[in-house]
Amino acid sequence: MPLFRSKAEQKLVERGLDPARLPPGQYLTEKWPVLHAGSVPKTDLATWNFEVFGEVERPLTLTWDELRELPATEVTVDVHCVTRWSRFDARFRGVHWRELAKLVEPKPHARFVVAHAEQGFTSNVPLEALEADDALLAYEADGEPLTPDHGWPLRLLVPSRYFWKSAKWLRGLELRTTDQPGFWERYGYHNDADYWEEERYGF
Ligand SMILES: Nc1nc2c(c(=O)[nH]1)N[C@H]1C(S)=C(S)[C@@H](COP(=O)(O)O)O[C@H]1N2
Ligand SMILES: [Mo]
Repeated sequence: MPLFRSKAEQKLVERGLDPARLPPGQYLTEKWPVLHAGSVPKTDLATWNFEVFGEVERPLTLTWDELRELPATEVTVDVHCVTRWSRFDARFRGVHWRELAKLVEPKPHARFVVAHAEQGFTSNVPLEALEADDALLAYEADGEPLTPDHGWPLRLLVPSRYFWKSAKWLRGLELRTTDQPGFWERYGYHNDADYWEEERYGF
């Protein structure tokens, strides 16, 4: 009789999935839960824009059409939420940071990023988390435009951290020399949010 560390692990093995993909304290869900503070913002693509500013040589403002003209990338990632659900093989399409970096040229001492979203929501990550191959400014999920609930028209995707770092309704990226805690981080969520280390709460 096989022994499993947990029900969650048993479920994975029964589906032929590698239980090592599931970080500690997480369970697998097939659904995609919706989670955020506040309400879903209304967006008009005709007036929407996206800004990259702070520690860059050439600050940039893009319209929706200009953003869509940048080369697109697709990634398939596992997503892990601090409320303990994990979603495997989520497919996203969008623009990688490297395309924006070519345009704005980060200054050498730029080391941190604050993502700015609608309604003043922010999240913070080290610049290297955005430089990772699987990070993205995403406008499609699983082959469809993002739904309003999930951040349409644009969201950040930083799959190396708990999902709260992945700001929905993204409107800009601020490059900084120093770190600055974002919305959930100021509420007591962990600054680094590494799910392998279960960095859920506290600094
Ligand atoms: N703008 C904004 N983005 C946000 C949040 C938020 O409150 N506002 N919450 C975060 C949290 S806590 C989670 S778990 C994920 C949830 O994304 P989903 O609703 O697409 O699953 O969005 C993140 N991005
Ligand atoms: Mo969350």
